[in-house]
Amino acid sequence: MLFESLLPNFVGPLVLACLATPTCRGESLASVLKRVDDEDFAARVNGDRAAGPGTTLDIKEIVIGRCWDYQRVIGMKEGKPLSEVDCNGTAWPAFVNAFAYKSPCSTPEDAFSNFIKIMTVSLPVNGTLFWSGTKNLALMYSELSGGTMFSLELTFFGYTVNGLTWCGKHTGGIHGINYDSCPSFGDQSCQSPVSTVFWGSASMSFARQARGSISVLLDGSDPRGAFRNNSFFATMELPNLDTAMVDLVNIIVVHDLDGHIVDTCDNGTILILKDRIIQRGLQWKCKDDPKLAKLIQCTENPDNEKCNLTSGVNTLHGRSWNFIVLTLLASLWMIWTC
Ligand code: N1C
Repeated sequence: MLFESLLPNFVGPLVLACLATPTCRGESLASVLKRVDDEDFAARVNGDRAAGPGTTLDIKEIVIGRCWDYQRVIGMKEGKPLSEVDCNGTAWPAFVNAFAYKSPCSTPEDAFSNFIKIMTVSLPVNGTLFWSGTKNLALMYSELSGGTMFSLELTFFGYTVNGLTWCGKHTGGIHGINYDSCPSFGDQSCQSPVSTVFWGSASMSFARQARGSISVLLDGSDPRGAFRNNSFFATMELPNLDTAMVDLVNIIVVHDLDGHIVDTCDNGTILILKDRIIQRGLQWKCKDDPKLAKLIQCTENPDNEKCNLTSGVNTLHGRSWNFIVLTLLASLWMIWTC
């Protein structure tokens, strides 16, 4: 499972290319996915990835500060910790002991389980928001949803370490932490990178807590496919939903403003996702480009022509039909009264 999540993201296009070939359409879905995983692995072994940046400077202060911030200011009304967590004496040691003085590439699968357990909060029923390839959009989506949708980054452990980089060093480093370089995501020379282990465990724990209806925000313009077989969503979240507690998966497919369409609710890898959801005994709904997503995209790209506030209104030489009809009516009235 973890191994699968380390594979690079070539699976989407392979699945799409395969779905377009008649010979491949005869294959069962399971064997297609197995085959693309093998091809994916071969591609990965031949790949070459550089190490990424080192641990975020002042990480201790950031983690402890965010931990208090969550408990005192930011935390969701429903997401309060079951009991107060001592950020300095309990949370930070649980986090740093998972990786300090250790190799960043052979992280045990349960390295962060203590930290995640300490930081677990009770979450509201309905509204868990998963995402894949749409992190920034998903974060704004949950912030703008007025507390009705929340992503992992709004939970206690997600909020505390979101956006940070960290890894350890056997010898040297400062207090066993490597501030020079950490394995990049999908580093082929790294068996189980520390950040992958963390986000894998965090995603699994988050998914297990979901109740009622859940949503997933996917990138329908991603050339790798919106639903990738090797993503955290596919490997850690979907399989770990408690089907006795979750009933519906709302799929939200968003396309970029330039109109690149790879997958929609009715085609491509979304069909694979629907099939997986049904196999799990759950129901699905799917929507392409809901208004809230477009609004968020437009706040980031206000000059895009799709964000022209009058673009939704029929126009003639730049004038709205309302204006033209009113002018015509006024002229007719004047002719009639003269
Ligand atoms: O592999 P992904 O997407 O499907 O992972 C996203 C999925 C979300 O639903 C989250 O709940 O998994 C969870 N998650 C995070 O919250 C998260 N924050 C930061 C998974 N990965 C996360 N990251 C980093 O994003 C992670 O270290 C890796 O680099 C990416 C994976 O994102 P993706 O491929 O877009």
